[in-house]
Amino acid sequence: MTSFTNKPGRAWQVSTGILLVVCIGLLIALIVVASEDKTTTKLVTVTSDGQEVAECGESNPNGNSIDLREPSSPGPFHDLTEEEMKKLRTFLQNDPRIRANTFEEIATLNTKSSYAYMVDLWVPPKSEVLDFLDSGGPQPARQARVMMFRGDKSPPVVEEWICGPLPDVTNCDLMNFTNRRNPVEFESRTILVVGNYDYVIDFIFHQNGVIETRLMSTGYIQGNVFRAVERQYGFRLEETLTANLHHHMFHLKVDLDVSGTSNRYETLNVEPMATKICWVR
Ligand SMILES: [Cu+2]
Repeated sequence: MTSFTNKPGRAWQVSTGILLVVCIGLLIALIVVASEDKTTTKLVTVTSDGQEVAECGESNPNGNSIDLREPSSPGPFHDLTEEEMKKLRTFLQNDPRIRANTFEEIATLNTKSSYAYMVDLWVPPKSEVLDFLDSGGPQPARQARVMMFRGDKSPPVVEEWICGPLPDVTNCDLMNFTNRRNPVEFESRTILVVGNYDYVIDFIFHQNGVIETRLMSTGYIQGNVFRAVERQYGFRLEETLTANLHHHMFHLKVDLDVSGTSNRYETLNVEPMATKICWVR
């Protein structure tokens, strides 16, 4: 009776022992694989002061790696390098015509700041690139386009500059466009999504002091399923689609304090008016 009850107990002990050995083996294998990955795929950049900095994306579970190191002499189409961006930023900060905010000032920026909104590569003329790539000509100078939000100017404007040569920038010029002015008025845009419409609202600050409000309704027309009775209330667009008549009315409140804070207001009442529209038959 005693030996009968002991047999299953021994079987469990043997099974547990085997499983334990397998688990330890898997753990050792995992440690070996993980340590091998780190040693074979690590990418490191040595900075100018001799420090080793690990590259972003230095390794992944496949053992592959993405080399994010930048060339010392980038080609005509290579994005701005870190060195180019840093030197350009220093130039923009020190140029008395631009006075861009410093990196340390970012936390305290406001609408009166000279803010570097965008910096990007300015691609050289195609003829110069072809001469360089196909005919052994000189490499075109690398230049950057800089868009500045000049809240420090009165009135505020947006300027576009072209700066070069990279990386050791010596000059920035206001870009010269044939089809529009530069600089242009500072414009503030917001987009409201209501139902199936996207309402684009622009507040444009003209250089003569005028504040213009512009509102555009974009997106898809508000439609519904066509039935004969809908003819009274809209227009049939497709076999099963009708667009019903409706209005888009916008109300903007401006509270300007000119010579004091007292207010006055005017109301407009909207009423329906019957009229004949020539293009409706
Ligand atoms: Cu509508």
